[in-house]
Amino acid sequence: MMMLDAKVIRNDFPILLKEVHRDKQLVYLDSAATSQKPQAVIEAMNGYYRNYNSNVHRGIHRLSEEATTAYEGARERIANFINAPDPACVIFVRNTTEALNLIAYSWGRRNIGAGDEILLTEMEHHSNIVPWQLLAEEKGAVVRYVPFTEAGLLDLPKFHEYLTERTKLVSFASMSNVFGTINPSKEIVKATHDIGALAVIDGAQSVPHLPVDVQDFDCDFLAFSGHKMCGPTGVGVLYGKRALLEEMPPFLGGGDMIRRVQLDGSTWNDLPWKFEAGTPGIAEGIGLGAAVDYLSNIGMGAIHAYEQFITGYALEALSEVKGIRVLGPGAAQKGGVAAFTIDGVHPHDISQLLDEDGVAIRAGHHCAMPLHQKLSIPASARASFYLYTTTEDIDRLVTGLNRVRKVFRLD
Ligand code: C6P
Repeated sequence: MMMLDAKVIRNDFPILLKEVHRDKQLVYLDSAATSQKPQAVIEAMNGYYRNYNSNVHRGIHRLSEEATTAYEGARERIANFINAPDPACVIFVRNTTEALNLIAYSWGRRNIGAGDEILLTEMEHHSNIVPWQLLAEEKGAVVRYVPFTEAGLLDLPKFHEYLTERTKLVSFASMSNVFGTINPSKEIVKATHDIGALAVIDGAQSVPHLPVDVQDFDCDFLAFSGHKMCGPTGVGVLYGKRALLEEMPPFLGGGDMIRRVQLDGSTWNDLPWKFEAGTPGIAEGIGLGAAVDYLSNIGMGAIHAYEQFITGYALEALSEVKGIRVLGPGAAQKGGVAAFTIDGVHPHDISQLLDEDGVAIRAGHHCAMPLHQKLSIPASARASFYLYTTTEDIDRLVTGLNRVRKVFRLD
């Protein structure tokens, strides 16, 4: 496979040509927070507003038909992208957070009871912790956490040990947003099914970066966000197995999710619309369809291979910075994320000084406080990469970090 050329890809992203702080060429290393958007996505959304802006599923007029066709067409292409057996299993939501909350409310409130166990991991993002804590509190259930090892890998022997006949649901990120660890999704799902529990995958970081096939993983649910995969904010996806979705009660009530409403009760629309109350993000759904086309044309295999290269390059380059500690495993087990600390400098100061050089990274707990607590650090700095990240971007990061050391008189 020919390696993709990030320098050519960059031309598809207008914002990457931008200068910040007057004359500093932007180096965007915060794609795990949100990715940049290619021209094709911006145009697809503009095209909707300029040419056929209209509500979906409602009007019997030309524009509404065009909008409905584009919106439902996007759903079909997103279903293909994750190899869902049926577009009806692809539910548009706002983001990963909403998808996980939907499962906790709709499936969880019907199926979780006192003493049941929900198994998560210590490397989860808050949006894959808090909805389950709320559910457990309400139902008297117990949330347990699989620990991670010193290398930032999931402790798999412990995972198998924690699976018991009380476990009803396992929910885990297939890629960590801090360590970058790529977890063995297939093995986790299989072990979960072997004890009769359901498996939920938080794909917020994996779907944008790796080939994800829900039928191969055999997961019961998969949640992901459009904005981290070249698509717009405000749209994400919940994939679920059809039989489960059919059984689940609606999450939100309102227009579009009903078949018939009477004053003494209502009945529900078919999937996927049963879970899509109210006017959806139409431009956003169409934009996500364009993002999926864009990524598919390049190929998720090629994107993953390139990110392994650039992550390897980054880890090597960062190791030259004195006093740095990169969190998580080595490049072979990692997606395009390098979270780190530098002895004697707060991550916020690192981020601020890098920003003066035009280099955008994220600093803080990255919505993964338990992970940082376990490492006994309040925060970390994080550079994250995507298909448009070049070796020059990494070199600018390293130059910036060496300047940080000088400013703090660490040398
Ligand atoms: N992580 C980051 O900078 P939303 O905000 O709903 O689109 O995605 C939530 C989410 C869930 N799981 C994982 C593994 C994630 O990384 C995220 C989002 C961003 O790391 C923003 S906090």
